[in-house]
Amino acid sequence: MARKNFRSTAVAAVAATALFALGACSSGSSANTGDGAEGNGDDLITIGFAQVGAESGWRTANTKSIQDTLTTENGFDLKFSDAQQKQENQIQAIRSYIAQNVDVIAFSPVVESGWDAVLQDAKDAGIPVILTDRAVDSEDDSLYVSFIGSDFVEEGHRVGEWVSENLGTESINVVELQGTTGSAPAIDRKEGFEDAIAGNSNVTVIDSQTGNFTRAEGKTVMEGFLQAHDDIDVVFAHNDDMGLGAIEAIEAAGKKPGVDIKIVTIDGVKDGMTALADGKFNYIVECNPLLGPDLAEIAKKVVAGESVEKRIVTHDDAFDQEGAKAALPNRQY
Ligand code: GYE
Repeated sequence: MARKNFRSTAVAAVAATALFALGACSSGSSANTGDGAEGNGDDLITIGFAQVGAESGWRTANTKSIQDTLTTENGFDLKFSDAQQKQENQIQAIRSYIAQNVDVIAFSPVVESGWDAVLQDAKDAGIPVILTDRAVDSEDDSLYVSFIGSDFVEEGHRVGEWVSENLGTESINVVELQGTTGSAPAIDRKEGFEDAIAGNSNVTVIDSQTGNFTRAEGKTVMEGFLQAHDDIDVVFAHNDDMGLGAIEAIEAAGKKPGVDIKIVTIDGVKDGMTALADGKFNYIVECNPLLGPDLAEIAKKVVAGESVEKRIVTHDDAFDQEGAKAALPNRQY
């Protein structure tokens, strides 16, 4: 698959194409009018950002980072839209940014497939596209100039390794709360986790369903798991919010989260780190949502016609219960 090959090339510096540079300069709100008038709006880079939604604490922190960074003081005129986790809404938002002839389009694709047509339209209009957070599975990687975000396979792998080494010393049953079906983080975190536990026959995934990255759906799916299985040892939730929903379901069933049923998750948002410090979660692999500064830098370079890195992988930490207690006071999100 193109995306996987592309990913294995890690950080490759490539030049932004002349086409994109040209498109940026000829667009409606030109980045540099040369009239020397600072701060009158003409100098601003107009950027359309099509966000996934507001499904999780991670997303809230990500949106805040983008809105706090792409400000007029920092040289941007940000047009922001929330797709409520629907691909058709995101496509509509991107089409409207193309019609407005913005300088740059950025978005976090809710699912991996189905973007080629709208990305081709943006390319034909000479508007560069920057992917943030999630990948697309397009074969043609000239449809976007850069992709900024975490390595989700690696995140799932790190969780699986921790489970295998710390809990898989005896026979354990795992249930999995998957993220949004068809999204890059759900596909990749599942793959990484499965790969990491593959060599340990003590670890068995007995059930796996989507909770769509939300607390409410995580809770509902966990209630179903608890009704269907009386031998669950570990919950692997693809994000903190679904893990937090699982806590509610486990407590309602009269069991102790973190003790009777262990919970491992990905994200590391404040509520997740608090649950970890309180002993209700057992391990979190962080996923850094603060993508605003990298996005601002790449957007400025692209508009200036400079070369940009095709793939920027953000750094993620990992925390056990003691680590969470130490890190919590200084957490930014
Ligand atoms: O882990 C989850 C959010 O795409 C990395 O989306 C993001 C994921 C994040 O809903 O909480």
